[in-house]
Amino acid sequence: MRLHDTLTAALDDALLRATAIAPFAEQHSLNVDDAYRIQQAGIGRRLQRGERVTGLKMGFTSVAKMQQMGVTDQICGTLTDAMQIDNGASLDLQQRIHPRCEPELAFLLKQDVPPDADAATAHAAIAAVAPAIEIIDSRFRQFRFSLVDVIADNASSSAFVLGSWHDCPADLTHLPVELHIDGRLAQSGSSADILGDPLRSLLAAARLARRAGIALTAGSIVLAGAATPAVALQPGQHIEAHVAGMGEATFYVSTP
Ligand code: OOG
Ligand code: MG
Repeated sequence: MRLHDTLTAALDDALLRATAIAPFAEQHSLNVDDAYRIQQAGIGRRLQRGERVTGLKMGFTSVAKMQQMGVTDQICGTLTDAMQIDNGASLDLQQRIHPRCEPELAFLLKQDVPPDADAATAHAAIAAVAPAIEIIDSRFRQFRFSLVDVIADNASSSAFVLGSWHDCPADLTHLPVELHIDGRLAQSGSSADILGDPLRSLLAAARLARRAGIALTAGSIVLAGAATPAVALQPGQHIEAHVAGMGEATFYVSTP
């Protein structure tokens, strides 16, 4: 228990000071359940600082991300209200270590999604879907970590931006997704790159949520995972993620 507290504190410190630390899972032979306990203890600290849980994010739901980071299992992290940036607003670089952005799809739930939900139940629970950008910022040096490290680090969560909400189409599988940086195409993919169908990511989220000790309740936001590799942010950039038929999520990166 002591060890979990020490590691939770080290990660929280790295977050607050925007200073990277060395990965620790291997030295301490931690397993996935230990990692989710550390993640939730870190979230507990954020709640004590006045933040509120607003949803969940999925990680490694695309081959592009698995290859980029060398991790092949899906993971989840917890979203809080403090992580959300208004669409079109600016991201403060001072509070980050080495942030990257990635284009995603977000779900808003109108019903709880139980861990054993089938596709029809999960689809019926979706109130709306939106284009999204996730800003990830590993607390580990050089963005290098094992599966267990990244779970403990709340799946590298740092911030996210949502575009406008749309009714969920019956079929979510073939929506082109693009990331534009300063008006130029930087990455392109498809909603099908997210586990073949982003709805599968929601089903996986429901299962993982139980393991993580989070409930996927009505009102929650779920980030389905990146459709493309993540791209490192530079001061002053203007970032846009387009999802066909749904418009875009955008933000500016602050200048020092
Ligand atoms: C972990 C987070 C992965 C995604 O969308 O696949 C993720 C990382 O890449 O550092 O958010
Ligand atoms: Mg992501």
